[in-house]
Amino acid sequence: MKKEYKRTLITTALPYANGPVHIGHLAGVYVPADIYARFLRLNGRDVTLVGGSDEHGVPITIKAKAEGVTPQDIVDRYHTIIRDSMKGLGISFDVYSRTTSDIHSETASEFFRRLYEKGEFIEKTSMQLYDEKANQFLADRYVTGECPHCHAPGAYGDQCEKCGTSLNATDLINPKSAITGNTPVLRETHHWYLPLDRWENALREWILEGHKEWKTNVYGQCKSWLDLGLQPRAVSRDLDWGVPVPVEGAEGKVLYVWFDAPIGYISNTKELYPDTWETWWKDPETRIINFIGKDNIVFHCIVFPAMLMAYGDSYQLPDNVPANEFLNLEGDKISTSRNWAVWLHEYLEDFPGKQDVLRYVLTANAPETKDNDFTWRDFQTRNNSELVAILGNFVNRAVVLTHKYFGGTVPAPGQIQQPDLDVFAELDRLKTEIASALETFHFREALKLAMDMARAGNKYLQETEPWKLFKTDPDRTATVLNTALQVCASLAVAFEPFTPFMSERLCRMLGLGDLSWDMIGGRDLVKAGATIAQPELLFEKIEDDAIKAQTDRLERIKEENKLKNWKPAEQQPDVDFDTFCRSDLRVATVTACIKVPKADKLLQFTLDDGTGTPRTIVSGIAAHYPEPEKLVGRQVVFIANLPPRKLRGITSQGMILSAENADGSLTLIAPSADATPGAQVK
Ligand code: B3M
Ligand code: ZN
Repeated sequence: MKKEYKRTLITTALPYANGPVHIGHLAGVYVPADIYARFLRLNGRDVTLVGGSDEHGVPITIKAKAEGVTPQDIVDRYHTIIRDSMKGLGISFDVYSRTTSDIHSETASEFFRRLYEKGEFIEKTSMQLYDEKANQFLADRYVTGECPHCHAPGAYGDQCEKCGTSLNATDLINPKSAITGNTPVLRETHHWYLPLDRWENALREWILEGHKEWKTNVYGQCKSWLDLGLQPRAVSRDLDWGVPVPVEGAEGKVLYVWFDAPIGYISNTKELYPDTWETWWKDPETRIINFIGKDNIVFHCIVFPAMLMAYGDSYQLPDNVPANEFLNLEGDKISTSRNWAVWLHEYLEDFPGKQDVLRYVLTANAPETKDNDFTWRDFQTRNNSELVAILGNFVNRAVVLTHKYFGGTVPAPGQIQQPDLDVFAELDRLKTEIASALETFHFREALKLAMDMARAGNKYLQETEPWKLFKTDPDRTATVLNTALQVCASLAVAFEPFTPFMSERLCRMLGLGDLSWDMIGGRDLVKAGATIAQPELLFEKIEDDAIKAQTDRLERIKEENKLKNWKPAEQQPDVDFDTFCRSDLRVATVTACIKVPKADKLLQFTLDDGTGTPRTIVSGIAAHYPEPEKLVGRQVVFIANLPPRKLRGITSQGMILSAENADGSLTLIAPSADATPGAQVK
């Protein structure tokens, strides 16, 4: 940290209250923010961790419509789930509020009004698509149609997913409302815009000159936005859900969700500290850090700072915005709408008492510099071979041996020897390294180093072998176990930011009071003569069946999605009739069918095609027919006049036709009643 600030305000992106929180949110935002907050608190810093639900925006209104409930019902439901599950995971928010609170609409309105009165907005009239059936203007995302560039159907009003071009909804060919399916019409509307171009120089100076230390992904994104040149951005919408635009002539208009949401950080601080909130926002001695995901960078580094500069009144800009990349799940992008996620509230039910395991795995595998993948196998391995085998095992040995040889009383150390000095020196070294990793937002690295402390502890026990010593040298045993218990205490501190539940249990076991970062490496943290509690396992092995239940669930979801999203393949380009007629399709009866040895995918069919000479066809459909002999006697349709092909040394004379179903299974094409073998299909 460049200078010693008096206090740190840590904000976390406000999750949309249109679904629960999943591991992607956690790994990207909430776990790192919580680690950081806990670390600063251990260092005695004045810290506030702010969170809350983002309860406005079009998707919430659409979801409400689809379910036939009000938007308020939707946000009430998800706000509760999100708030409770974050608490369950130990995210130590000082405040977790919501953008439908009164204090928020007052704060956001006042913010808008001041900018309006200062002349910081421009007003513009434009033509926008309007759904006459739903009686509303359509957000770009809620219009689909043909892409004007690549002519793919189903492009969204803001972007064509086929060719990647970003679009305006009004450019779409044959646009349709995603809400009603109606063809929207153009209607005139007017909105307020924040002219970001006015702030371009100030932003350049502040970020590109002043914050070269930001993560390269964040700095790079800001630079490319700034290099493209900034444009005015609309800050209002035609919608009936949100904070009403607080000026005359704005009936039916609300603040754009991305205008009011970041102000939520301010309202939530106000709610927490009605009297002193201003020092957390306006005092240059406050350091503000925004934890967000990479898709929110522009709003936090460009738009919100421009809003704050426009407002003036000494609002402070963030000192850092350590945005993360994305976490994928088992190789696929996490998606709320496709239910492709591990939901926090479900995890907490499925793995009670294992909050730390998730926190640990998400940190060890955090998408800090690139997108990363969460897999249940990796989750199991990290639990079993790191948390259980390294950390849990070390603590358990130290505590069990203390009970075995000293009846649970912490033995007084005798003469200190080199291995004892070495292990303490290692703790001191790691303590500094972990701290500097955490201060620079390198959480994965910090966690790895913390685990190195436990590794050092195991190595120490391996070298000193207290279990062999006791008979011959009880004094030395006392020193070793005293040292090992001090290492345990250091672990309780070093791991508190990462795995606070474990740390709390360990503190109880060792009888430790309040923790502080300074304690790490201390030689007298656990007092000689004190009694320690009975050993309890800090982590337990996760068995295969628990993992299988999770991967099975994901498999089921994949199947469901396949069916839901299945569409007939796009039609092939025309072939002329004569060309088509040259394909010689015939019926045959299967007389034998076997797996081709050493070729997983291939079946060898022998067919009666009416010629009297058996015909051989090799087909790559073995996966669909685990018992190929059952196909004997069935009739199939095949193409007779394909040039023969050699597959695994077998000459294949044609191709058997099947239909590929939505779930990927195959149905063999056969005549609906017995046909003469060799009959031509016409
Ligand atoms: N709700 C977007 C998101 O969840 C938005 C963040 C607001 S932070 C002020 O990705
Ligand atoms: Zn396109």
